[in-house]
Amino acid sequence: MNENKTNINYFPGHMAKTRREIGEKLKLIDIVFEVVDARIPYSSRIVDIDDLVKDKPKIIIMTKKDLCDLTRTNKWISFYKDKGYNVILLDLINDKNISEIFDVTDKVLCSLNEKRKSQGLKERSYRALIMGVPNVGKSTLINKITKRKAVNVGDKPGVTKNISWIRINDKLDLMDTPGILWPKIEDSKIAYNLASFSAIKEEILPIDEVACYILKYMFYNYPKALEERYGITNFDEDDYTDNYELIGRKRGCIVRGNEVDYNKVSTLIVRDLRNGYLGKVTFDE
Ligand SMILES: Nc1nc2c(ncn2[C@@H]2O[C@H](COP(=O)(O)OP(=O)(O)OP(=O)(O)O)[C@@H](O)[C@H]2O)c(=O)[nH]1
Ligand SMILES: [Mg+2]
Repeated sequence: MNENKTNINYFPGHMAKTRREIGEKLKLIDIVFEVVDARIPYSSRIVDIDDLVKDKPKIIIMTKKDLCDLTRTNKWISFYKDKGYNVILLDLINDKNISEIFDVTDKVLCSLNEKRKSQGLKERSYRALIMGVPNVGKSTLINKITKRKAVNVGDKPGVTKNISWIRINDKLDLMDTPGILWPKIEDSKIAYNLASFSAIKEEILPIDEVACYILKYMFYNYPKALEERYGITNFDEDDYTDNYELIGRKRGCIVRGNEVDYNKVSTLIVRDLRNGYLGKVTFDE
């Protein structure tokens, strides 16, 4: 694996289409909710989001708070806030109260209706565009806000296929969009981080490569978690065999003849990470 550069040209037609459509819808939009995975608060930002949404006000909504390493993620939040961004960190599965979204939106957009009133116009609802890379929780956020299953969600990338408007109440309209990436992901760390947390399909980055990346990252950043779950205490960067054997035997990834099934081990590592069985982690530091 080349450490720094990749040449992943993963840009299916539907992502190009979504980008085009977002550009066309922009004039209808008051604010952008940029959804980011709190475990990769840097890698899961759309690299050219500012070109895409121009000067529209923006709130960064970090999801999956329950699965992230809060110490690291909070540093990212401070970093973004220092740059002037509005940032909200949420656990969309367990948080009871997500009113912060409405409060911050109100704060950012209050002049909109004041201006309308001064022009003799009626107040109108705010229109928010939800965007982000695949699988970060855009549709889950919408369902949370609407308090019903307004749109489909799923633990794989590419669940949302089309742009759609969802009316929340007389204060807010939301537009759900399919996850997008950019034409060429050059930074290999970003690519592997996205793949590790399911924003890039397995067809694009092979699961065994992603699993080895995860093992290595975990060993140097969260070694205790690897020891607890798999009994790993040593690491050979040039040969993953020993660790695959160890994990396979410990977690029962065995095929006939008492051999370890390496494919199963890879799948297990990736699944364990995504489900939080390797602890609360943040892969951007
Ligand atoms: N633990 C946890 N899981 C979450 C959270 N938010 C979303 N998820 C899960 O993440 C997965 C992806 O959620 P979606 O809402 O479908 O993601 P999306 O961004 O709409 O994905 P695409 O439409 O594929 O781009 C689902 O399995 C959700 O249950 C969260 O805060 N915590
Ligand atoms: Mg979706």
